Amino acid sequence: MRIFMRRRSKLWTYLSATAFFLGCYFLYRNWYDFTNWKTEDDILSIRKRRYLDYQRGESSRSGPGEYGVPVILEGEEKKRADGLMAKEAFNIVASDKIALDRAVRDVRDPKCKDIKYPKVLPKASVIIIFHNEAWSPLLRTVHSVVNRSPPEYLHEVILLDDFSDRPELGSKLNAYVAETWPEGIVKIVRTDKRCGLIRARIEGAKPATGDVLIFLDSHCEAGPGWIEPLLFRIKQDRRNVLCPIVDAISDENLEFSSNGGYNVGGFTWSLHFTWRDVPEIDVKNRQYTDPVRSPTMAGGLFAVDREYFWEIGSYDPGMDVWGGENLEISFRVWMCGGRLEFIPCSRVGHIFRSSHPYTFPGNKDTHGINSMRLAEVWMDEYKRLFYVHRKDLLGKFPGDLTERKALREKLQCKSFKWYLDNVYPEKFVPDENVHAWGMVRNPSSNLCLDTLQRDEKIVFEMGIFSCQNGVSANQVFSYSLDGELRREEGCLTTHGEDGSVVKLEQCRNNSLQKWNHDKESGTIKHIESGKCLDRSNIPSGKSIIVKICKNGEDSQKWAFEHYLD
Ligand code: LR7
Ligand code: MN
Repeated sequence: MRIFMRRRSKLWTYLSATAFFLGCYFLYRNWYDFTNWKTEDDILSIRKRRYLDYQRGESSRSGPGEYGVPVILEGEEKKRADGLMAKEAFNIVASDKIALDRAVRDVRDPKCKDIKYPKVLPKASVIIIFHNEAWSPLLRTVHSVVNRSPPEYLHEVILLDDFSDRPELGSKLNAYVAETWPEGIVKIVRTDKRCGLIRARIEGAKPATGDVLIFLDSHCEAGPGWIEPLLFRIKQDRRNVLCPIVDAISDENLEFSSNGGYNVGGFTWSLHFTWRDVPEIDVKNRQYTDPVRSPTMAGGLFAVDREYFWEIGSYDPGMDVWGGENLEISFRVWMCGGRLEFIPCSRVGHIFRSSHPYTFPGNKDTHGINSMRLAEVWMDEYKRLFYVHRKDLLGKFPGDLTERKALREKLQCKSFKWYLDNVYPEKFVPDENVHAWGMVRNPSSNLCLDTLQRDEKIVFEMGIFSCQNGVSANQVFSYSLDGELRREEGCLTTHGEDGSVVKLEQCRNNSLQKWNHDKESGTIKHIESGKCLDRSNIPSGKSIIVKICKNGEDSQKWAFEHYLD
């Protein structure tokens, strides 16, 4: 018995010693490999081994948040997370619990996995810009890029620090990067003053030497196989500018969801980016895996040929901090001979945050001024529609635009009308090809149809308010050739019960949204129900209704500000 015990403990000693030496060996191997390389090829083969090691281990991981599952906090931890939400604008406690190199689910369509790409593809410089990003999402972005990009296609990762002052982003970050990627594939570049994200991207692109630039926000996770389809599409034509499908990473629990819908980008006349359905015409005759053209990009995640990026004017360096550059580069790419596409087989997650976890120096409305710059340079006479929303900016000085205008001249770019007609023909232009537009006034009360600033993305009741004589964008409506009473995307909708309120719903070209306005009598009649838009005795600030039509009743008379026919 004793002998047996002794044998067993001996065996244990042997086993643990072996495990210890093996552990030391693997740690040493990584360090040794990278500090004793000889040639580029050696480095590449070592990087390949590391890449394969990660792939092999990817299916047998465990820990919070692995494979993109949500991290649900309770008790003290939840309290701490809630407390930090205002500052960080996402759940930093949950994020910190998740491995920096967690695996995510492969959310691509199965057909994507069958595509074979050529062995030789252009190489990418991935540029991740950040200002005071939290540690774990920043490094998770870098790990995801290195671990999910075949080494032969990843030329470098440039971490561009836009003058952060979080202490851990200084020497601690330097040390982490040097230790984790000793071969130097990840490089840190720092600005010496706060540049804002637009100039930061330019600064990040300057030192890059890969064939292709891929920009990412600093809170992303690249999905399996994300890089090949982007590079392949640029290899096919260097004028293709490409966006991955963006999967949402929850700001509440860091779940990597697969709801990166099959959408493309649009814009509002107030110059905000919007998601929209892929238009019918582009859905027909196509495979799921085909690239889909898009009028605009969201801004943060895209791939572009490096030389082409500089050729078409990189970014407008006169733009500050945040906003506008995404539509500017979108319009510019299309108008100056390029093409913008979403690539369904390339998926990248992004933490969508409801506020900005950083300051806007000088409290400036940078989105407004940046958008004004883009409207003045790229939108020709259509800039008027931006100013409908931004009357406050009329006459303001957007900074010097000479160089950007010269760029447009030099590149011989097409007009904004060409862009609307050819790239985004579905875009509703509120004052063109309509019967009438502007304020819709009830003369006897001097009240006007008004959105009352309610959120137009959700169905809401349409209101009335005292007429603002053309200064309020909330009172701009169009009477379309299809008989809709509409805003940019929303149409006045009713089932037509007597006395029921009228709602603003997404335009769907259906009969509940068709109206007939008679300029002479002033009535606006709901065609399906035969009821008339009626202000009755409804006070300013309340919702408008439809009622049985009474010929000549003052409360049913309406006049548009402008008639085109
Ligand atoms: O002064 C700054 N300096 C920076 O380096 C301010 C920000 N930044 C960094 C920041 O750390 C981050 O990595 O710039 C990046 C983008 O800033 P976010 O994440 O606050 O922007 P966002 O995701 O809210 O906004 C979207 O629109 C912006 C308009 O200017 C940019 O184009 C963002 O890149 C863009 N993000 C995306 O497109 C992600 C995809 C989802 C969508 C929609
Ligand atoms: Mn972002």
